[in-house]
Parts: sequence; structure tokens; C-alpha cells
Amino acid sequence: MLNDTIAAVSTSLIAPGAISVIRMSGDETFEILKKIFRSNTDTYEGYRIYHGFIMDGDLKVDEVLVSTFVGPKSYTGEDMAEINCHGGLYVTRKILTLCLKAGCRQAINGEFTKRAFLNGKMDLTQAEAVNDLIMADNRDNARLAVNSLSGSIRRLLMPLMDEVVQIISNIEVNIDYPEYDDVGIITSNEIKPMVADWLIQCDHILSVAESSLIIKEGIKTAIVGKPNVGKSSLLNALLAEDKAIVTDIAGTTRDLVEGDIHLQNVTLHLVDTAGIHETDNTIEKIGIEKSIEAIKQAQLVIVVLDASRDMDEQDRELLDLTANKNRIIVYNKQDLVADKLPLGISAANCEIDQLTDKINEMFASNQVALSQPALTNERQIALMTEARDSMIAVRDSLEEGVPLDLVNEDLENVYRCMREILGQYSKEDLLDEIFSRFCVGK
Ligand SMILES: Nc1nc2c(ncn2[C@@H]2O[C@H](COP(=O)(O)OP(=O)(O)OP(=O)(O)O)[C@@H](O)[C@H]2O)c(=O)[nH]1
Ligand SMILES: [Mg+2]
Repeated sequence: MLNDTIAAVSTSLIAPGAISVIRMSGDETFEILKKIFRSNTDTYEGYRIYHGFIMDGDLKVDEVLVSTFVGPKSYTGEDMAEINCHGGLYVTRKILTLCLKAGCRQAINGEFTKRAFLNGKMDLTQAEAVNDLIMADNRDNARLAVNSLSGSIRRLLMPLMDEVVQIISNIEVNIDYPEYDDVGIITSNEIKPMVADWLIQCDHILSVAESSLIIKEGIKTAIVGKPNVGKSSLLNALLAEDKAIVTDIAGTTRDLVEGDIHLQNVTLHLVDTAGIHETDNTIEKIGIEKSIEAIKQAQLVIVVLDASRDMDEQDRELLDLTANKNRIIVYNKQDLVADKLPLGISAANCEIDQLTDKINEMFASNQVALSQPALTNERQIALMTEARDSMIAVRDSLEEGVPLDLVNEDLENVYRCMREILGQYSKEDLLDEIFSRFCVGK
């Protein structure tokens, strides 16, 4: 039911804080507020802050400030109140309980934002951005989210959607009402250059989206090499912590050791692997199988060679194994040799700037996603990719001389996909799935 009045604690309930916020939304908000809030009025206007006390019968529970919003000009589009109370866990929970007793229903995850979306206060990409912003744990993720929070994805897609829908309707009118002569007959030759232009735009949108996904999700990175070259030392140097065991015994690392590092231009999800070599040792063998799997999974492989030794067969095999991967080859133990090597590092001495500079350089171009509108998640990208596939089908059909009424089906799919990105065409269960990822109270 959309119109029942919901309540939730919108601030964190993990530890006490200075202030907590309990939020209510729905038609009954002010009626319910009246039952638990004592101030110098019991008629509330919107966009005011009221001072008073939350009461449990005659008992004062807390001294609070209540902000009021009148629908449709509120976050959810409904009447809303936000109780700012003291941030003790007991008081916060108590006030929520009083709201529930007075007639609210406990909100489920993301329900406030879902109402905002269903009441037309924001499109689906903006709603997703709300959650992204809450979950953002670094500057770039927050920037990506705040960009789409303002509706930049809608503004990016709308001109394209307008053009597509205009062509669709023109074709339809031509087919269904051939007698209408105030609508011109559109021809394949007129549509062809438009489709070519849409495809260029679509490719650009998808390439920026890929960058934004790299910024958001980070890169799975495997550190590989034969035993004892200094892989674990490199992991520790990158993480600036002694996470993996380092010894001079070949075959020290048996299991995968993981850690995350935020570089200037990219976040790496690092995995240190067991040295790859021939062995009869059962435990080592399992470790090596995991290393090979980690290489397969990795989006970036750092191949570590030992600068103080000549390359051998094992190194060459590893270079073959990683030849098709996005990889960086580094020479570790630079401190043991006189000649400066390209990408020579000394992990044991934490001299790894050459490597981090190289990684930042590799991912520098992704920063474009921070300065322009970007699709920011798999759902949006999958739909845009489907739109692009349908556009290609349209282009090919036009080349083959397929009649326009048949081409129209693919055009309609292009339009549907873009509408679905904005949530203008969504199945109910999809919405439930998206909003269930939210916090309660948002
Ligand atoms: N001189 C020098 N020694 C290093 C450097 N990096 C690592 N070592 C030494 O090389 C040895 C092996 O280092 P690890 O980091 O354990 O090597 P690994 O590649 O993880 O080895 P496995 O886990 O056995 O495959 C240790 O004795 C380290 O101290 C370096 O930059 N310079
Ligand atoms: Mg190791």
C-alpha cells in the first residue's frame, strides 16, 4: 500500500551519536505526530522547524526539533516529518516505537526513496544515485553519484530518446494513416544518417560508462610470478602493511592473500598468489591452481620478475600465460643491480613509485567519467548495450532494404531500453530488487 504512513530511523543505529533523525512519510504524518509530540501548536505547516517534546503518555522522552514538509513538495512527494532527537540508541529506538504505536508502519529498505520515485520526484537513475552516494567510500565514487543524483543521466538520454520516438511515430503514422498528408513520408535514406549518429552517441555513452564502472568497482589485480621474486613483499608495500608472510623460502605463499588499495586514479582489489612453478607438494599444487584461476579472473595482472637473476623458463612460461591479459611487467629487487631497469622496483624497501605511477597513468583516462554524465551500474549499462544492439540491427536492416514497418520493431526496443534505464518502464519486482539494497530510512 503506497499511502500508509511509514517511519524509520534514518541515521545510523550502530553507535550513539549527537543527533538521530526519525522520519515519517504519508497522509497521516501530522495526525500521528500530534499524538506523540508536544509543542506550542498542534497544527503544522510545511517547511518549519518546531521545538517541543516527544511524549510517552505524560512522560517526556526527549526534547526535539521536528521539521515538516507538505506533499507534494517533499522528498517522497508526501507529507513528511523528521524528528531530530538526541542520538542515544535507547531514545532513538523509543521514539521510533512511539511512532509505530501511534499508527506508522516500519518502513522497509529504500521505501522513502521508492515513494519518491513512484511519486515522480526522481527517475530511477537518481534513486540509484541516492544509494550510491550513501555507499560511496571515496571521493570519486561520491562525485559519480552526486552527478547522477541531479538527473544528469536523464538529460543525457532525453535528446536521443526524443529523436528515436519521433522517427518511430513518423513511421507508424505513415503506416497506419497513409492518408494523412500533413505528416511527411519518412524514407530509409533520411533515417540512415540519424542511426549512424545515434550509434556514435551510444558508443560514447558506453565508453564513459565503462570508465565510471572502473572508478566505482575498482579493478581485480593479481600479483603473479615464480617463487621468491617478491610478490608478497610487493603486496605489503602497496598496502603499506605486513599482510602477507614474507620469507626467503621459495613457496612461502600457499593461499591467496587479498587487500584493497585506493590509488589516485583507481582502486585495486589486490590478490597475492602462490609462486607458479613445477612442484610435487600437494599444498603448493593447490595454491598454484588458485594462482592460475586468479590470473583468469584478474582485470590487471602484475607480473613480477627478479631483476637480480636472468630470466628463466619459468618466467617465460608465465609471460606466455599472461600474454593476453592487461598486464604490467615489473622488475623487483632493483636494489641488487646497478643498471636502472624500466619499471624497476624494490618492494622490500617500499620503492614502488614507478609501478603506482604506471597504474595511475593506465587508468587516467577513466577520470573523464567524473566530468560528464555517466551511466553508473550494470543494470543501466546492460540496457544501454541492448539499445545499441537494436540500433545496429536497425542500421543493418536499413542497409539491406528491409521495409520500415519491420525496422520499427527494433527502433521500439531502442526506445524501451532507454526508458527502462530511467525507470519509465519497469516491472514491479525489478523495483523491489533495486530498493531492497537501500538502508532503512532512505
Ligand atoms: N633485496 C631485495 N630483496 C627482496 C625484495 N623484495 C623481496 N625480497 C626478498 O625476497 C624474498 C622473497 O620475498 P617474498 O615477498 O616472500 O616473495 P614471494 O614472491 O611472495 O615468494 P613466494 O610466496 O614463496 O612465492 C624475501 O627474503 C624478501 O625479503 C627487494 O626488493 N629487494
Ligand atoms: Mg609470497
